[in-house]
Amino acid sequence: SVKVDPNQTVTERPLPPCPDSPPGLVGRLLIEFSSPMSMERVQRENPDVTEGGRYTPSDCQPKERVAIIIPFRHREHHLKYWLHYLHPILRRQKVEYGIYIINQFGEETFNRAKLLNVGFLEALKDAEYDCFIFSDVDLIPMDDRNLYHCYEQPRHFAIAMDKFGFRLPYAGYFGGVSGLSKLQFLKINGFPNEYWGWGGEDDDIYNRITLNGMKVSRPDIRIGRYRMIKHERDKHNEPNPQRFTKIQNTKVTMRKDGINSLRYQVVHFAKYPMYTNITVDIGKPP
Ligand code: BGN
Repeated sequence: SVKVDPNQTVTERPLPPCPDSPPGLVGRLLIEFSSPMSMERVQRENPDVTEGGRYTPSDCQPKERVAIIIPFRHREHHLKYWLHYLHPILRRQKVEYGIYIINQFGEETFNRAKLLNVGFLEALKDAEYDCFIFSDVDLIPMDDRNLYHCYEQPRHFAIAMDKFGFRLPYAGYFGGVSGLSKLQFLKINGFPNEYWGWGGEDDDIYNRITLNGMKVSRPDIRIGRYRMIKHERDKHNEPNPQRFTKIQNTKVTMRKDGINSLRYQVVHFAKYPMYTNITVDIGKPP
């Protein structure tokens, strides 16, 4: 904030730290996907979001900078709803953030966890992030008290999804939306690059966390509620038959498979008004 002194010199007054419980939160939200959504509307309703989908609160100093990483392919329709709901929520939460869509190039088998690793590195090239929130594009929080920042322990946000009857499907579930600080992420060597197709990669990440002496933290079950946008099963993302054996071997594989072994090529990098879009060639299963 800028203050003009009586003697006409301009001094910068430091902003107060952002509060732990932001006063503008509203709690439970009505989330629906029936009315059509357009990117023009999202832009119009979020004028204070800057190029690349960046936002900084104007009235307080956030403790951390949060990169939100979304693995993506052919889900433009979902992305509009995600941006429509999330930008206002994150603003009320007084988060300093940037939105990174990591779009898998080509039509080879989808690899969610590898895209998330790419997102971690690419976001860090863009700005000095301390915290990384990894979110599927079809998951919308139903309560803005589910705060999108990092915690003492790796965080699992999407604990009560509508498709699982608003319950955690199993104790070690870590799918949907999760968050790790830069240090927590590096401690587990990032995420596995070798899970091609649907399933198991989130369980491998959970194993990495516990094998490295950390413990998953979660919000209250009444607050960690999510709506999933209904969709048909994606093409080129069939259930991975190797997932059952792979998750038995995390202890051995995590040292050599992760952020230290990540190889990819950026095909296209673009900053749009509401998000940063990075198309990457991550190769194909062996
Ligand atoms: C689990 C999947 C997760 C998925 C959840 C919820 C596996 C590994 C072999 C048991 N794990 O069963 O990846 O997020 O279901 O759908 O398939």
